[in-house]
Amino acid sequence: MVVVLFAGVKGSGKTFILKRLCSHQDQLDLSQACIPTVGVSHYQLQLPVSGAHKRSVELRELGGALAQNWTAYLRPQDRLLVFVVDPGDVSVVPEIAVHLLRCVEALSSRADDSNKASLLLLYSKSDLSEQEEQLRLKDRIRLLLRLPELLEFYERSVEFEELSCSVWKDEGFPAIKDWICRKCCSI
Ligand SMILES: Nc1nc2c(ncn2[C@@H]2O[C@H](COP(=O)(O)OP(=O)(O)O)[C@@H](O)[C@H]2O)c(=O)[nH]1
Ligand SMILES: [Mg+2]
Repeated sequence: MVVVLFAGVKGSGKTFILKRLCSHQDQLDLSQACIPTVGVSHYQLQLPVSGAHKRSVELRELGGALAQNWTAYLRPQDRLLVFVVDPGDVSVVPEIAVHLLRCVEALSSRADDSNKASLLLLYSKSDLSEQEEQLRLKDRIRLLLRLPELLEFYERSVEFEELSCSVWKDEGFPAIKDWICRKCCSI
């Protein structure tokens, strides 16, 4: 079974994103506070393949408390990772930088000449600021994480994309599903 791993520091929004991806918006209780994920949580996403056929993909949340050991949860065959970042929370940038680098290095080591690994940097909580401010926050994160240099270093083994979403406003989810679909169907 194809597994897509979701990592990101505690409070970045992983659990809400996964619940939204795997259920309908009207089934989500947004008033319910999320208990911080302990360990690893498993979700199933049904992807349309052709006609009425569906393909099941497992989405696996790596809890923020496990951050020191996230890479130990990547199996040798895992090449798909979504790294969730709340762009408004600059206080955790040093933490993100360390863990992102570890994750990219682990992904890269699983790639080979014919199979690159894929990283989706997913900016959460886009409802918290206006569009212009969102762009500024993302630019700040890219700069603080030295993202261009990091990506250039790993460009031969890791394909990189960025997306934004808001569970509150129900925005960005078709594009995330499309990324998962494209990546899983090419495996
Ligand atoms: N404004 C806003 N807040 C969100 C959104 N998604 C999650 N949150 C908040 O972020 C907190 C942490 O979310 P959670 O999914 O538990 O983060 P995790 O620790 O990465 O799994 C939640 O308690 C929510 O209050 C969103 O789309 N918009
Ligand atoms: Mg969680």
